[in-house]
Amino acid sequence: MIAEEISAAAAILRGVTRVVALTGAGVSAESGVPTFRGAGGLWEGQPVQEVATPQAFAADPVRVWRFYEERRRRLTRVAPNPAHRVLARWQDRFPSFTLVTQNVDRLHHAAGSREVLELHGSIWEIRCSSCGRSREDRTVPLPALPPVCASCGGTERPGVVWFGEYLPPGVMDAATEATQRCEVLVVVGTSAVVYPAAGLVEIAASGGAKVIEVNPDASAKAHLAEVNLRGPAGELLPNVDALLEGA
Ligand code: BJW
Ligand code: ZN
Repeated sequence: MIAEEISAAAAILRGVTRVVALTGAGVSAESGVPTFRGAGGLWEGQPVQEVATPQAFAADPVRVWRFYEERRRRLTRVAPNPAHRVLARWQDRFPSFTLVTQNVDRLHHAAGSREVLELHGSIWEIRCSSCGRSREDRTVPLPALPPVCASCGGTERPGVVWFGEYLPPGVMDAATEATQRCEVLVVVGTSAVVYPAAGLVEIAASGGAKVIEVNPDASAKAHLAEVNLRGPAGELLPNVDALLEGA
């Protein structure tokens, strides 16, 4: 019975001091952003694993840029949903609250989250693959593909993390540290198959933190959760928040 799970989640969160939330593509699904591994997780018939790689970019930067250009275009038309908004409110509800996201869409920022640990970078950052210069650019469409670095003439790339690449320096360290110290980890809308992000769930559980999962389907780490809230985050997180509010 979902009402019991919602109460159980609220009971775990009530009165705790250190909370971490780990989010994935599912938190943005109700905003209309497609997830990676669900229906619509293919692009021109290709799994994302074949487009989101340095090898794919080296082979055909324009093709990979078209994939990101299309996603940037769609993102100009979407807005944060109630799940993003609850997580933004939680930064002021708990004495220590760390928001860790695998998403590159910046919808958490749009909802008012002030500090977001972006494990996989941002689709709104553009980085030179030669000199490393990075800039925020929300122009859609970009005037030319691929964009070219104004400093060195190198080919620019989306400021995201592809398979086989290291996460932005310091970001994973900060996420790991917060997760080691937290009392509760709330895992929202991720299949939890991509590392090192998925490893945060193991770190939390092995450190004695309670894990709450919010996902219509079981993730690869659902067995580590004390409470599994099976349903859409945009409906269930506001329900949990309402119980905390009434506490
Ligand atoms: C809802 C919902 C609703 C729907 N409400 N929920 C073993 C250990 C460690 C590493 C590895 C390992 N084996 C392999 C690796 C390497 C690799 C990896 O993990 N591969 C796995 C596939 C096995 N990892 C890496 O390469 C990482 N780097 C790294 O490890 O560096 C060290 C290294 C360096 C050099 C050599 C080797 C290692 C980098 C990973 C980068 C991932 N990049 C992407 C693309 C980002 C850019 C872009 O956006 O284009 O990140 S891939 C893609 O997957 C994206 C996502 O952030 C990431 C995770 O996906 P997510 O968010 O979980 O989405 P989905 O679609 O999978 O799931 C959505 C969920 O939502 C589902 O569960 C739905 O049910 C749910 N849902 N509606 C709530 N309304
Ligand atoms: Zn450059």
